[in-house]
Amino acid sequence: MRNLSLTKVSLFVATAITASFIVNANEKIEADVVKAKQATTEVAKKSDAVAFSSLDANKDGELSLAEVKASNNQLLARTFSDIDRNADNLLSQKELESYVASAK
Ligand SMILES: [Ca+2]
Ligand SMILES: [Ca+2]
Repeated sequence: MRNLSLTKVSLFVATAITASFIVNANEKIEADVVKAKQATTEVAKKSDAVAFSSLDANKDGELSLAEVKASNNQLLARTFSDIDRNADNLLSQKELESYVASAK
């Protein structure tokens, strides 16, 4: 769970591949792709929550740069200031979610 975006991308790819098999089988293209996307979003949300709380060492609900660095998450450490929209040097789950959403 080191790289949130990569996790989402892999999940989406895996789900998209599954969806394309379903599509070939019954031709309900639109509906199945929508379903696959919804499923991916649900799983991604859950894995985000797990990843976030595992990084939040002091359990204050926000990630400090020290916590991010301690987690060895290079991507998060590099993009810390971009994600920290209100520049309080803490990443809230909301900031992280909106960053991941905008990075898609
Ligand atoms: Ca914290
Ligand atoms: Ca912040």
